[in-house]
Amino acid sequence: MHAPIVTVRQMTTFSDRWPRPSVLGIVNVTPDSFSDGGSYASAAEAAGAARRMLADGAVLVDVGGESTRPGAEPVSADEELRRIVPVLELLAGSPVSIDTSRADVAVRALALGAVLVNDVTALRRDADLAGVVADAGADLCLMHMQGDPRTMQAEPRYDDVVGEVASFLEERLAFAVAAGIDEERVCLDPGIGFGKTPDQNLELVRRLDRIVELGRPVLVGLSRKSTLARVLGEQQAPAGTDAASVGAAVAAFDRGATLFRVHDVRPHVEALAAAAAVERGSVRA
Ligand code: HH2
Repeated sequence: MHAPIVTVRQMTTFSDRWPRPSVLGIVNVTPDSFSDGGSYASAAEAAGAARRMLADGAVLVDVGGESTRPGAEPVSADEELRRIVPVLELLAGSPVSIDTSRADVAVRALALGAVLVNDVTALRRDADLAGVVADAGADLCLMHMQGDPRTMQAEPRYDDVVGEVASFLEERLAFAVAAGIDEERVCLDPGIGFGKTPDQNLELVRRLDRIVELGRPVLVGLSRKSTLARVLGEQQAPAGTDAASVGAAVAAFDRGATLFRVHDVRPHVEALAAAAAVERGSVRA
């Protein structure tokens, strides 16, 4: 009998693959994303930006072809594929995560080398996605969202935002595991800005320990979110600044976050390296 062939990647743990802190660079190939929509005129430009993010210290680039900004309308799977496939082809061999909630899109992205599926619907939109992730042995991010992008900011309501988000993520983690996904491959995300008021977003970061307690690495997406503009007294601005994003990321790190989904990679990498060194009390990891 032959010993099973186990790749090095399969043998490592989530924290070996993505140690705390790890930065994911955002590559939105969408005309309508809230802060960088329409940034890239071509797939080559998007892939070039992704490569610069990796050179700047990102461990992954998160490629997405459907905006989830408040008010965004869904696009068809064909359109999502048309946007992301040329970029993934150009990024072959680079560490990529795919920001999708569709099984067909994930199948194609995984075949093109993506290693993590980032599903903002936490496996609720497409009944086939859990099986795709399980069969591929891919890493998975499960994110909390109240409502859907079209309506989520209309009137977010919670009795206890932190408790409800934690219970939701616990339930979705159990669902993923029951569907055959290795728990060791999953990270959890409170979903900053997805059906939450600015104060609810800040409370979720303040009490991130409640999500960390669930026992899986926590990803946060605070970068340029409008809550950061509100903090600076900007009532109408759709996006926060990069400096405010870095400050919020460090605050989330201090409360136990592992992964940081960001637009401006280098300042986050440097600030989080400093925060981690302070936490250790030592220059070397
Ligand atoms: N935020 C956005 C999109 N995907 N995924 C995770 N896991 N966490 C997040 O907070 C998150 C996410 C929204 O930001 P962005 O991609 O910049 O904009 P858009 O959805 O408009 O493309």
